[in-house]
Amino acid sequence: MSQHDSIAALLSLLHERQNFLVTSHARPDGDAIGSAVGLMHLLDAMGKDVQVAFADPIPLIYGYLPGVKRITHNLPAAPPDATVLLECDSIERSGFARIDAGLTINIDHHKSGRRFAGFNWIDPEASAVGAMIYDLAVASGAGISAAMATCLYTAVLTDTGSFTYSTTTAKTFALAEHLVASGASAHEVAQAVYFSNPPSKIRVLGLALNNMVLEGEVAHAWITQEEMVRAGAVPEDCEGVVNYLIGIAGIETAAFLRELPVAGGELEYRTSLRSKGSVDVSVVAERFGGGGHRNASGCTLPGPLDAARTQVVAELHAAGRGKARQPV
Ligand SMILES: [Mn+2]
Repeated sequence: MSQHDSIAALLSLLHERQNFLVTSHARPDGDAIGSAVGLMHLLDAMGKDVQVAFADPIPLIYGYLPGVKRITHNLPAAPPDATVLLECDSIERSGFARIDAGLTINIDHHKSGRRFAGFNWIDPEASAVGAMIYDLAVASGAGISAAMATCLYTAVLTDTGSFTYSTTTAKTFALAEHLVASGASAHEVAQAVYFSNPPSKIRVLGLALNNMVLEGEVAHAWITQEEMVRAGAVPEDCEGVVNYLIGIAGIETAAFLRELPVAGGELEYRTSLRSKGSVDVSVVAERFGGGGHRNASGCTLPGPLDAARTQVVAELHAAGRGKARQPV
């Protein structure tokens, strides 16, 4: 089905139903939250009843998004007519073990996306799911409200690494232009997302970068639980540390490992991967049971720390050796 046909089919599914649940993945990021709340505004405008539910807390930096306070952390009492899952490859990815979902609608832009739902719209070319919701909103004829524009702009800004990933095209800037013209403030969104960090986040950054190792074209760093406690940090404070590693000249891929406990006193390492683009790190993430995009992916490795570091660095080197030569 072409993208155009997918949008038309999805719009008729939406028109035929009244009650919607919208959710996205656990540990939500800017695209998960911006696209979910953006879709909520669209469904509102279409005269639908909509509840947005996330299993995990919403990071404080997204507290400014119009309508974000309507997000609940529990599921509706009665099953909806349809449940929209944004960038999930299964219902479990939402962090809710089971959803009394009605029709399931899967909207995703991950290359590793799976067609698990009753209706699936997967566009690996899309810069963000927020960009897909934008296309849906335009096609619906409902128009782009300022609230919707702010949500979708946040989704696209964060999921393109501030318009720097290879998914950033002329189309991305055209939609950004339309969103700003529709009332999104690029300045206010940037203030909230990039200039409102708690001090603990900057302390974590210092401790993590102190653990940095550079080896050929691969950079990696980690943070232990003990260091997290010392920084007074919460897990969301680790967002973005990996971007400093990939920012180093001559580095093509980077990994950041965050230690966390699992049952039985074992440790595991939640790992963020980044690439400048010549290497596809989603392949490395998939090897360890994770997934994502060419430039940004994630996975979880078992401990101990040295084993996790060795494995992920070796896979990044291997992926780098296999990379397609880019024309100079
Ligand atoms: Mn995304």
